[in-house]
Amino acid sequence: MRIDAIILREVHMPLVRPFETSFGITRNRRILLVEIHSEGLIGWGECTAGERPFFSAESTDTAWAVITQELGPMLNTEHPEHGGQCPRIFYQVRGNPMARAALENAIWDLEAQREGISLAKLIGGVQESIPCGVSLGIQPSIADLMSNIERELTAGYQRIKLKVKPGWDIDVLERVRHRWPGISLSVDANSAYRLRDADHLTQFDRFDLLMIEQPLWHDDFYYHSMLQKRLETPICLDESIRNRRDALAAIEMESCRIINIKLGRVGGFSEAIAVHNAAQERGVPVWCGGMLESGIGRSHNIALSTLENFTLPGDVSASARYWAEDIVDPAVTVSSQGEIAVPDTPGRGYEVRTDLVEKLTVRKETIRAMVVA
Ligand code: OSB
Ligand code: MG
Repeated sequence: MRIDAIILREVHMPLVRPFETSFGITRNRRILLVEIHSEGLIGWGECTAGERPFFSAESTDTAWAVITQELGPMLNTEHPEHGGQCPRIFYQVRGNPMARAALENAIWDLEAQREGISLAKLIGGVQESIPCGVSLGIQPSIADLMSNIERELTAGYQRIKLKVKPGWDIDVLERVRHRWPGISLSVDANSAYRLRDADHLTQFDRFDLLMIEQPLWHDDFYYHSMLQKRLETPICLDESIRNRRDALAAIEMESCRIINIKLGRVGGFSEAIAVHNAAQERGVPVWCGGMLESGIGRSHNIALSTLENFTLPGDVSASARYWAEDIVDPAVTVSSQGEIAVPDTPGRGYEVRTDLVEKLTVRKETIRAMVVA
């Protein structure tokens, strides 16, 4: 496909409520959006890097630099036919998976539109609706947490995930399990513990958790494998899994029994599908993680979640939980059964509200195709 223009923007979107993890609080998102124009069609991608390099090494600003200086110009000279060709086009750039994913995912969106099929169908998705859970940040008080859980269960969400850290864990779980003994419950530590906390972490076993996500170092497999031997609760890896080889190593070492797949963290659809397939072949279930995305990133997550081995509820939830006004139409909604119906219209299936995007844009740069002599 001929690439006519790549437009990179930064949009500012305030969250409806702050989101706190063990590594910090987010109140306002600074989101990079890429818009790729090709032969009359427009593909959209979202960069899931955080405002600061606390989840991973990338941030909104590092991604801006890498896309404008390296990845954008590379894509402009190549004209890929398929999203799957992007890893080869970008191969000289080390790391920076969230920057790469923003562009690659936009190419997949374009390809689906050109084929006249949904993005879910293009990637080989088989599920017509996807099961949804929610991720609840660390709260100012247990009372706040309890009312948040109440609200999400009433809305129909199938699984509650609580962010934990030392000082916000056992007591909280005690209270939540006492009030809701039967709900599907998991926790995410975002690397807040160390192996010396292993005895403390074994206490999590009595709460019948679906999983404990990334308890130890963000880049570790070995110590997680040592910890998993001591825990009944399955470990799920998020931060540590950067690609298919990492998934294979983690499964082989028994560092985890479940994998969270995030499009940005692994560099886009090609690698996400490869991680999914590697896990499926080895009987390891996966689910789709979230990064406080706007409706654009959310629509990519919905498509990814339709692959066969996404058997556990993901962190993909309704637009209204994050945004007063989302930048897609329709906004993403979740049924009272806790499911999102997967659109079957060409591409991502959620129109971009371009007027609103324009209004929220604080910087914009067009990376034009080089003129070939
Ligand atoms: O670890 O899954 C995580 C948000 C930001 C950074 C990391 C994580 C999260 C979430 C929120 O848990 C998921 C969401 O609702 O988008
Ligand atoms: Mg996580």
